[in-house]
Amino acid sequence: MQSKIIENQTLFTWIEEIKTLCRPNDVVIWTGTQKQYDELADEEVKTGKAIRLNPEKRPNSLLYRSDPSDVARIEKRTFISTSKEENAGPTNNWISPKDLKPRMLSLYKNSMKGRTMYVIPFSMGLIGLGMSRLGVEITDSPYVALNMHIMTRTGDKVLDLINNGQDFVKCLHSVGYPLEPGMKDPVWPCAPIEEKYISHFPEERMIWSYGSGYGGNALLGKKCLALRIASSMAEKEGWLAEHMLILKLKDANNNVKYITGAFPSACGKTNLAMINPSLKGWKAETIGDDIAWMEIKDDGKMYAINPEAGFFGVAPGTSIRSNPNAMKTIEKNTIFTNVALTDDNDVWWKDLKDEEPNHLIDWRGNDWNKGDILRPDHPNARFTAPIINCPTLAKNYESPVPISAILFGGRRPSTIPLVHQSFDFEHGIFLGSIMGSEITAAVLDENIGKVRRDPFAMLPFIGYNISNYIQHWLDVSKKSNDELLPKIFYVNWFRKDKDTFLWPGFGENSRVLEWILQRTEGKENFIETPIGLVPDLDKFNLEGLSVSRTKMEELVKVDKSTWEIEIKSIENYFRMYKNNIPHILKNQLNNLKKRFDI
Ligand code: OXD
Ligand code: MN
Repeated sequence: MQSKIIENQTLFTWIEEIKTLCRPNDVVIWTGTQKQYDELADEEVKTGKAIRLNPEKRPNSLLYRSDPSDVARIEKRTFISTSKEENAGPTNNWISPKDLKPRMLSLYKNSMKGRTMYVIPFSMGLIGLGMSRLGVEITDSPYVALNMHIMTRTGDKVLDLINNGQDFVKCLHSVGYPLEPGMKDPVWPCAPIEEKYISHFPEERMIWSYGSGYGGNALLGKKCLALRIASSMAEKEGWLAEHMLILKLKDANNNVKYITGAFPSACGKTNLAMINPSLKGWKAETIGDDIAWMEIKDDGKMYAINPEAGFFGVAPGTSIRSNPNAMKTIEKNTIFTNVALTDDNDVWWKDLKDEEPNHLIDWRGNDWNKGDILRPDHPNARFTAPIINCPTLAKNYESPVPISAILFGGRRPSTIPLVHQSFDFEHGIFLGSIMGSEITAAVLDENIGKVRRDPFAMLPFIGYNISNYIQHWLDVSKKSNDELLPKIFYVNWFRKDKDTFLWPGFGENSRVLEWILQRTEGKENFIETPIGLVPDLDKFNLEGLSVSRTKMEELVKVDKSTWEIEIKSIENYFRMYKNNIPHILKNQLNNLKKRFDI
């Protein structure tokens, strides 16, 4: 299991420093081999940390149960630590590195006692690709090591690049539960909430995470590196790091186009990324479901890559009906967290199948019987699965692809039509900036269900000042022109009439995608409204659709009285920029009011 010698002085010195600080029992360098993964998985099962699922039903798959206090990203404990507060901006929790570092160093001191320290070199994006970036995560969590193995490209080839002098982001993680001799290790060790820190130091390109073992708090390649640190790197280097899926679409004439889509957490990104189009002759292929890194290349087009190598998807709600391709993706080699366990050692969650089993072991490890009030799975239960398991994976999923359309969206029961197109790219930036959605269980928050603004679906992920982020989108767009740039759309699958959704969603969303692709080719299939271009229903593919014309009219309606309320709410939201509101947003808001005659 011996890895390559670490020849890189920076890496070597850093590992030694962390060893001295955290005092682990031993150190393992992650080589990225299947053998190393399998051996660690076996050990986790042997020590009772993980449960091996039924190999006949779910080969090579594990179930973990987290501590009930450690079940989601914790935005209140997530920090952007820059020397000046204004560099973190109004949307981030800021602490000066001068205050934060000593506080965290005292927590890290001896924090890995009694544990193994894993050193995981990883690449976000194909190893060696120009758009990829490297990181090294040091962690005392075997769960993190196994998950990072799936979610990133790890191992010796990455070490080769680091040894050759390529930069890497230092990512330090500890569960914050040192083991003194004789102490029993809990199944899911973690620190109390007030000791949890998910800290980012963009000026040093460094991440320090302490006290949580769950998802984005601990798998540092994902939200911490690929969004927060990457967005700040991208600002300096002239590219974009975005919370977006990437989808390849082939229409009935075999024309291929690529789109990206930004949706807040748990709003159906994974479902859209694996869509089975209902339109005859159409084919969709998956490139990514959560993160897109994008840059304008010499031809003036915007290209995207998915920096991840796996899916960390929300399990509840995933079913043969909602996402058959995800169901195939998680048939094997998958880690499940906080789902329920069936009597035959397989997994269960809400809405998996119509018929509930009579008995389960719930996500806390207790018996659950049909009819019990408490649900057996956690609403933010997850699966971690290799991207190569995905039956709709595009062959070229590792290469940069040219983007024709960018979608923004969220859960909005009213006001926002099924789809509208921005008048131009700048107006599209405004649409991104006013995105809103009902809060979901992906984050610990008491306001689940209320609408919160989530600009570009990046509210918890912009690693610097949001005013500069908006300006950066504008600056990037100036490298090309509206002809070549992707067209921008705002979609809303979640519009309701009282309590029922007006739009069937899932495969039928391909009708909206068809309209969008037609728009990228300049087809006159729209009606102009004050908020943008909506479908002309006479030119929208309604054939075989089980939605009445009246409902369709409701779905694309732009109603002045609801928009008056929306505009007030946007104005209110924009107050958070104080004196630093980007000009483009002020101008766009004024133009919107003028178009409505407000
Ligand atoms: C995620 C999230 O896990 O956005 O992807 O919370
Ligand atoms: Mn996400």
